[in-house]
Formats: sequence, structure tokens, C-alpha cells
Amino acid sequence: MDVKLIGAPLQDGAPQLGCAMGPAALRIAGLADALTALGHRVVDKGDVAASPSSPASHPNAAVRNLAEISAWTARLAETAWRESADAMPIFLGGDHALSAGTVSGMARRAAELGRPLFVLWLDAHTDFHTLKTTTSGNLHGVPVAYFTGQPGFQPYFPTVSAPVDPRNISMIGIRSVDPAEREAVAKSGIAVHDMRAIDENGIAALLRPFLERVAAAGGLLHVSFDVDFLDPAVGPAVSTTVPGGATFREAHLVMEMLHDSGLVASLDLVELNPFLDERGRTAMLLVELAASLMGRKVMDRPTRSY
Ligand code: 4U7
Ligand code: MN
Ligand code: MN
Ligand code: MN
Repeated sequence: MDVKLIGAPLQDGAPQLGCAMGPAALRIAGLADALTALGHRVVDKGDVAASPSSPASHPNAAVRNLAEISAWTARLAETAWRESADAMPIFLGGDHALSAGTVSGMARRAAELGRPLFVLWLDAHTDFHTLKTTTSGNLHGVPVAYFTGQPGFQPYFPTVSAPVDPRNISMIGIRSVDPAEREAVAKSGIAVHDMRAIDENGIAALLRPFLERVAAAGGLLHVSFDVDFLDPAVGPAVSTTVPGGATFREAHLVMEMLHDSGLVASLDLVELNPFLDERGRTAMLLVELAASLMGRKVMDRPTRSY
């Protein structure tokens, strides 16, 4: 497969500095070589840059770095749309605000192909705040509301040309939802699988029907992987740790099932803060997980096993 690595070193959406080092850490941990070893043609496109032309403010005074994140969103939407024409883009974050851009760009690509875009959101959080409801003001908490076309983002953010249908989104790993998000996300039609759902059913039973639905609809699948999906004991390099996350084994199983499905068109690896890592282990784990998603296997399986 043709794969493009695209660095998006934004950190203004997160409460702490450090995500800007994420793309460098993923490169140093050997992402390109790991994928090349699996037989893929990998091109590293380097880092994208964005800076606002003028400052911006919002009536909600909590909102931080609005102009910066808006500029990143425009730049990354354009990049995702363009680079997905002939390859699978892997976006190296950077905080999760980047998905406002990458997902809306992929949605534009899917719309042009006449195919629906589906999104698998692996995260402790639903990231469904609007500019109005956020109390922390950290814009890594708003991308899903943005790319599904919730009200209040205009004129502050670029217009969303092809909003993602909330019914095409599956969230897994959820364990921190703010009161304002709770009601809004429940009403939206997004399938929210919290940790309890994983514990009661097993993660494969949550993912399988979603993948079947994507396949039946002829959809493109975008996967957005927030490091805090993982339990902080296995993935400590993130500013917003929440206890009780996915295990090493659950994360690998998800990646292997995604590979077997053959449906993944694009991937975000986000929220890695190497400044908070322990001897590079979170960066190295992300490389391993990406390799599993791209076909690394312990043993061959006779049939599609998702
Ligand atoms: B991440 C939070 F208050 N909801 O809005 C907020 F709990 O991309 C966290 O998923 C957002 O890491 C986390 O600040 C955003 C908080
Ligand atoms: Mn997130
Ligand atoms: Mn999160
Ligand atoms: Mn986070």
C-alpha cells in the first residue's frame, strides 16, 4: 500500500506544551521503517505548518488559541483532502484538535468519491464540546462537534463542506464525558461505547458490527487514535490521563481487526506528549500499534477474522 506520513505538530489545543514533539518522537521510534518492513511504500511528507493571519476571540472567554486552531484546521483539511487522492495518509500529532481538519478533509474526499465516511474514535473522551460549551477552553475537546457540523463554529472555523453523519461514528474507550457533552452526544446518534461496554462485551464484539456496517455501506474508514484511549499504565505520555483505559491487548486486537477489515483509508495518531514519556515507551507502543493496523501479525489466519 502507498502510505504518506504527515506531521502535524500542533499543541495549542491541549492544556500543556509538548505535543509539538509528537511527530519527531514517532519518527525516532521508527514508524517509517516498521511500515516499510511490512511491504508498504512509505513517503514521509515532513511536517505541515500553520499560523493565523489575525487574532480571534469568542464570547466564551475560556476558549484558548482560537485563531491558531482555526488556521490548523483549514491547513489540515486541505492537506488531508489532497494527500488522500493517491495514498493512505497517517497524521502524526500533535494534539487532537488536528482531527477537526483531517476528518473534514477526508469527508470531502469521501463525498467526491460518492462514498460515506465512517469514523472510529478511540479515546477516553468524546471531544464533543462546542465553542460555547467548553469550560476548559482547550480545543482538543471539540473536533467531533466540529466535523459533524454542530452549530456555533462559524465564523470562527472554516466551513465544513461535508459534515460527517453522527450515525457513522463509533467511539470506543470512553470514560470521561463532561455534563454538556453527555446530553449532546447522546442526542447526536453517535455510538458511544464506554469502558463498561468493553468490560461487559469484550472489545471485539463492539468493533465487529461497526466494521460490517462500513463494509456493507461501501464506506471509507478514518481511525482517530488518541493516546489516552490506552490505560495510563501502558501509555503514560499524554497530558489528559484517565485511569481505567484500554489494555495493551485490547488495543492490539482493535488494530489487527482493522487490518483484517481492509477498510481503513486514513489514520490519526494524536495526543502523544513525548515530554511526559518514560524512555520513549509510549512512542514505541504507538509504532507497534500502527504496524499491527498495517498488517503485522503473530500468526497468519486462514480467513478474515474480524
Ligand atoms: B482529548 C475535557 F474537561 N473534556 O474539554 C475538556 F475533561 O483530545 C477533556 O480527548 C478534553 O484528549 C480532552 O477539556 C481532549 C475535560
Ligand atoms: Mn481526544
Ligand atoms: Mn482524550
Ligand atoms: Mn488528551
